[in-house]
Amino acid sequence: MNILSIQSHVAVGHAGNSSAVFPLQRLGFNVWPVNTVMFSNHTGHSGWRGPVFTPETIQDVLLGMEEHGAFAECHGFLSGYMGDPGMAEVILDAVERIRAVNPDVLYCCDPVIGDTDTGIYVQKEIPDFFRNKVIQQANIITPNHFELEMLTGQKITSTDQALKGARSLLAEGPDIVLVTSLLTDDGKKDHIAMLAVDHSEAWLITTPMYPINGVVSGSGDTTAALFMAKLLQGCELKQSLEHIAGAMDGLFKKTSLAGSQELQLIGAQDELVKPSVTFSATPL
Ligand code: PXL
Repeated sequence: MNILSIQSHVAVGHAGNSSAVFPLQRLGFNVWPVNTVMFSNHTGHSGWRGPVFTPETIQDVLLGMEEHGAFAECHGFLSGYMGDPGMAEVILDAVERIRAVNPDVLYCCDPVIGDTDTGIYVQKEIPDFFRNKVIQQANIITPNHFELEMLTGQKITSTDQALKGARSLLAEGPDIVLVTSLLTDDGKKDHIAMLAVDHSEAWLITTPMYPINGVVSGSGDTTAALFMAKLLQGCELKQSLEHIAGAMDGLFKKTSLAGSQELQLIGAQDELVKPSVTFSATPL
């Protein structure tokens, strides 16, 4: 199966496509990466350099793919960190054109806006694009806790509020909402949760938190990629959630042990495919 993944690229370390492509390949997918930026390293470090590609550049690459018949063979479409706000229009246009030749394509939108510890790390127009235009077109959206608050305009401090928030986004059009990095007042101490909701089910899963040295970026990008991959492989919602909980637990454990600000994707690659710890989701 082929997945078109439009996200940032970093040369050193992991974020965006540099967090998503290898896990998807390791799970057996052909990946077509289109990079929205080319930075030296992720923005959780004290500095970075490199270009943000213009929407026209990305549009041109996509046109070339379309002209070569790739869109008809695109089974999954994953979008993440956009860089330029005009990228949202290009992505929506691509979704429409892929759907025209392949109505079954699964569009997973990771609405990358920011995180609780860093605040917003994209340009200020981007949250409104996601809220008003993009999530309505997606089959799956994968906000983290902070992004769920930004998209719903609500502060979220309990599991019940997170569930209500996720359901309000479902009502906008997606089939599935995955909330990552959820920290609530009623949550288990020293644990972090994920919530997966579709139109008939809701599942919660918690995993331990590990000490991390500074800001590690890109874990949401890996999570979204793996979640989409499991769904494309035909796994149920619960099974897909349990897989990513185990995989990310293995990845965080290695990253914590390494004392690194970079996800240890290569060192933990077997965990991405066959997690060594199994976590069970509970129904809500
Ligand atoms: O994980 C989101 C992300 C994506 N791409 C780049 C980033 C970040 C977060 O810091 O810096 C380049």
